[in-house]
Parts: sequence; structure tokens; C-alpha cells
Amino acid sequence: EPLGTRPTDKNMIPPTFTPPRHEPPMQQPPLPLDYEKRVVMIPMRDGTKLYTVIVIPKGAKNAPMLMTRTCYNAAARAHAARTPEPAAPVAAGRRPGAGGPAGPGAVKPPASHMVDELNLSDEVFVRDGYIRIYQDVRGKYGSEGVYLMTPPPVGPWNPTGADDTTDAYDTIDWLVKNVPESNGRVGMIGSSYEGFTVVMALLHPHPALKAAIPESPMVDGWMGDDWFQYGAFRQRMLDYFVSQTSARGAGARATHEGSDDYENFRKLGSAGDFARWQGQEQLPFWKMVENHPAYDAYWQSQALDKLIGKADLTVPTIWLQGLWDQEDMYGANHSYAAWEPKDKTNTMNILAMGPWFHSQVNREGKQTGPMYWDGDTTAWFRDNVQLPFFNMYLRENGPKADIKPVYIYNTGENRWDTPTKWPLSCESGCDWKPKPLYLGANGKLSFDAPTAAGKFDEYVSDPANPVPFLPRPIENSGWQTWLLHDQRFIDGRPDVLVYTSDVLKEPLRVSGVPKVNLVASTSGTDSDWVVKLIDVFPDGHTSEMNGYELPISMDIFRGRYRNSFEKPEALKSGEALTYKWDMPNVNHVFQPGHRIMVQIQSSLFPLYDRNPQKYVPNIFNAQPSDYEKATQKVYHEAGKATFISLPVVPVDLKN
Ligand code: PG9
Repeated sequence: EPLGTRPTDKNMIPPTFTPPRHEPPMQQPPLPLDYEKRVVMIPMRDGTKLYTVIVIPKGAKNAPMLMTRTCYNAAARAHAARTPEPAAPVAAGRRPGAGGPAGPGAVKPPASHMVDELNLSDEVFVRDGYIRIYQDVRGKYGSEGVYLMTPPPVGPWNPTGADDTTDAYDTIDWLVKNVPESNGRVGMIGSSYEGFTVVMALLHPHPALKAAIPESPMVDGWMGDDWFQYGAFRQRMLDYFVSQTSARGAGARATHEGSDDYENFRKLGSAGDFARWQGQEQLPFWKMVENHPAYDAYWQSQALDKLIGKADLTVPTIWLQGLWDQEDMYGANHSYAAWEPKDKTNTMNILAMGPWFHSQVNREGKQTGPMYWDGDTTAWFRDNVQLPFFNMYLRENGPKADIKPVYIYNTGENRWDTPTKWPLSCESGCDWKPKPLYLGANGKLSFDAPTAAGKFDEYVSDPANPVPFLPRPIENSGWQTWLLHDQRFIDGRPDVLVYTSDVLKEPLRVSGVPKVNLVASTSGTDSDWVVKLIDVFPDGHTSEMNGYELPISMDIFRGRYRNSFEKPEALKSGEALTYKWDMPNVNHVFQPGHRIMVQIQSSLFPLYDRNPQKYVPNIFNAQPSDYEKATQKVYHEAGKATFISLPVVPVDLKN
């Protein structure tokens, strides 16, 4: 009998079943284990069985269950087999994190303690006696069925009759009946794709699902999570299509010709050309993306924040994401906003935004890029928010916890703020109103609206020489923290406009969503616009941050979607047009001595595919001859003011 399985139930793995992953080898396991691992195939309503690993502390009784549904290999996720830690705090920096594809941990022998067998992010729950469950989504790794990546909910775009809502429901139903050590209460947690599966479960939750924490969930793949950003395509995600959908287990490694993706993508033309070169024509997911470049019914049908808005709020939920989340910056806060009107007691729908990159909540949180925080912000969050939150709802007569409606890190003052609602400053319904920060002549940025006529700045955007999002060569390093990268590497380029405020004499606090109002023209008929809000650190000090240009919010917008995300239109060449969009949330204090900077450019390459700047119906099929230089003008004149509406609040505001 393989270690970790106990075939005592008809739903346990039949003896003939060979899981595609290796179970931990039997060489000298450091017995005895203080936990038991059961691997079960849980039947769904359509007969498909899903591979599920249930890790139970020895002697557990009445224990809460915490589940993650994953596309990243449940066997490996439940077998991090971390090296036992020396004492904190030294240990914290050396611990491997969770929340991504399985690493080499998958072939290690089992750890003798459950706390070492599982991930860092599980530690608080293991120490508290939780049963931890990992399940492969249908069609991945040990689970039967067909894998559709982030499948739309059952409906016109998913006729299979099953989705991650029904699968979560059926799994929870099975768990409450078949895990006698449990108290019948289930929580769900997971980041990114695993966060997507949590959100799907919330659309029609099983009554035993008592609390949920979707972390950086992928919610709307077109508006701002993973695949597109306001219509600009994240072509570097093409590799993910290959790794996820080319095999049931770990997929193939996508081909790249050279070591610099800037060159790899530029050379091959459109993102479509690159995908075709990689052989993606064989992958159904790529075909869907290729055929749906705009925000049509396909994408709208799977915009989970819109569906959350229509669902009843019955499960207390913490919507969590990083303030520098380079992959899923959109989903959690929009889902929070969608449910907020239904949270009559202000206790059920909670927003948490830490000073983190994507999924950092499951790793160490003392530092993000160049920024050092006040202690380990992620350990603090897991100990002081996640655990008491789940304990309150997943234990019988769980201890009442003082969970705040909002946790948002103040990245300028290095502390958690816990206001009663979010945002603090907005056009309507907030205590404070935003203030426009205007571009002006001679690269000036100020709160004074421009009064002169005929003022603009111009640059030539050349698709043959796009603005890189990181210094070249662009490989994988730097990905997690690129959103915090010092923007000095770019601000001397002639195709990047830079506007800077005077040195601040007083601190300035911003707490909410900066909104772009860009007035610009292009000599082409389509264009991308990138706007960055930057905190410029003072120079001349003995600090690593001397003169650092720290982006605190940035976004790209594909011009053709100016009037409609669903029906793109060519831009009128040479006409000053207004582009409006919301930037990612900020909770920041620009300190005295700092300056505020805004940068504007027309590409962020090769993260996003190039806009040919000549309107073509589908940019995935743009031909080399469609890529044209364009002269871009950004206006800062009376009646054509470009500004960012900053969510300013009083600086002495407590929280
Ligand atoms: N951001 C990753 C992802 C989620 C969903 C779809 C595609 C990619 C992730 O970290 O899981």
C-alpha cells in the first residue's frame, strides 16, 4: 500500500489507478508522520472523478477543512516537503513560497511533520489543527475530464454542464459526508488561478462553504487580469497557454529563439505571428483568444466580478491582492466593489491589499522590490487576519475575531490602514473628492489647470523601437517586481513624456483609484497609451533610493476601445481625443522632499503586444506593413487638459 493512501472507501483510488505524478518515494521516510494523507477520486455530478489530496493531522476531531482547487498539481501542492526551519526570523527569508507551479519539492520524501510537508502559507492553519485539502481541477494532473483553461461558467460558452462552480459544490458535498475527522465546515483559499476557483465556488456556494479568501483571483481576463489589460494583449502569457494546455500534466516549455524576449517578439511581428510560430494553432485556448480580441460576449460571459455582483453574498469573503500585483491587478478589488452594496453589516465583504507582488501573500513579506516594510507583512497578515477569520467561521462556536472591513497597506508611511470602506476619495459616495493633477508646459505637473491655448508635447512612437517594460535583455528575471522598477531607465527616451511636480513641501496622501483623463492625438489610426504615476525619491542622500522613480500605479489602454470595449473603432488621425480609464488602487503618501512624476508613452514591450498604429480589424493578424511610426501629441491646454484625478485625502487621517 503506497504511503499516504488508505483505500477504505469506495471512492478512494482504485488499486488500478496510477496517478500521473510520482508519489513520494519510499526511501527511509522519517517516520512517524504526524499526519495522514488520503488521496481520493471524488465523483462529480457528471461522473468525472477529481484527484484530491486530504491531509489530516493525526488524531484530528471536529477539525475545520481548508481547500484549494488547483491547476498546478494537487499532489505537489500538498507535498512542498519544506526543509524544517531553523528559528525565525532567519528562517523566514529562506522558506520557499507557495502559489505557483510545483517545484522540485514534488519528488522529495514526505516530511514527518505536516507543517513541513505543506507550504509556508499553510503553516498557521496546520499549527491550528486544520485539515488541508488540495484538488486538481478537471482535466489536469490526476483528475479525469477535459481541461478548459479558466473555463467560462456553464452557459453558451461552456456547454459541458460542469464548471468550477459545480465542481467545488460537488467536492464540498462529498467532503462533508466523507471526512469523519472534520466538523463539516469548509473554507476555500488560493491565489491567482487558485483564486479563480474560489471565486467560481462563490457564485453558487455549497451551504458548508463558510468562508473564503480569493487571493489575486483571475476574475476578468480581458479588462485587467492575466490575458489582456484594457484590450492590450499580454503576449508573454502565450507561454502559459503552452505550459497549461499542451498536456494534462506539466505542459511543454514554449519555444523562444533567443535570450531576449524584446528581440524574440519584435522579430516575429504580431503576437499572432509569434503564437503561430510557437505552434499554438494546435491549442484551443489560443484559437479562442485569437478569435476574440475585443470584449465581446465571450469575455463578458466570464467576467466574474459582474457575476459576483448578481450573486447573493452569503459567504464571508476576504478579497485580497497586491498593490503591485503584476498579474492580477483587477479582479479582487472589482469583485469587492461589486459585492459591497450587499454587505449591509460591513462584515461579510472584506478587501485586503498588501504591499505585494503577485501571490506574495504566500511568501515572505518583508520586502518588495526595493521597498522594505515594517516587519514581515505577509506573516502578519496570515497570523492576524487569515487565521482568525477562518477560525471565526470554520470552527463550531468560533472565537469572534476583530476583522476589519478593509486592510490596505500605506506604502508611503509603512503601515496597515484599516478604514471602514474603500476607496476613501472618489467622485461620489466618499468623504473626500479627488483632485486633478495637471500636465503643464515644460514638463510641469501641478494642481493648476492649464490656461494657455495651443499647448501640447509630442513624440514619435515607432513600433520598430518600442519602449521596453524592463531593461533589456528581457528574460524571466525581474518579472515579479517589474511594477516597482526604477523608471529612470526609460525617462531619457525621446518617446517617453515626463512631467514632474515641484519638490513637495507637505506630504500628500492618495487613497483610492487614480483616474486618467488623457487628451491626445495620433497621426495613425490606432494607438496604445501608457500612463504611470511615480513617486520620485529625493536625491543627494545616502540611500539606496536616491532619486528612485518608484511607480505607484500604471496602466496601458488600447486606443481603439476608447468608446466601446466591445466594438473597437479606428481613431481619427490627428484629432485630439479624450481617453479615460481607471488606474490600479493606491494608498500612498508622497513625502516632503519627494516629487510626483507622470510618464506617458505608447508601448510597454514585450509584455504587451505592439499596436501597429494603423487600424486593422484584428491586431493578432496585423501584417508587417501595417506597423507604422506615428506622431503622438499630448495636450495640456485650456479646454484640452490632460490630468490624473488623484484620490487625495487629508494626510493626518487616521486610517
Ligand atoms: N496569474 C496566473 C494565472 C491565473 C489564471 C490564468 C492564467 C494565469 C497564476 O498565477 O495562476
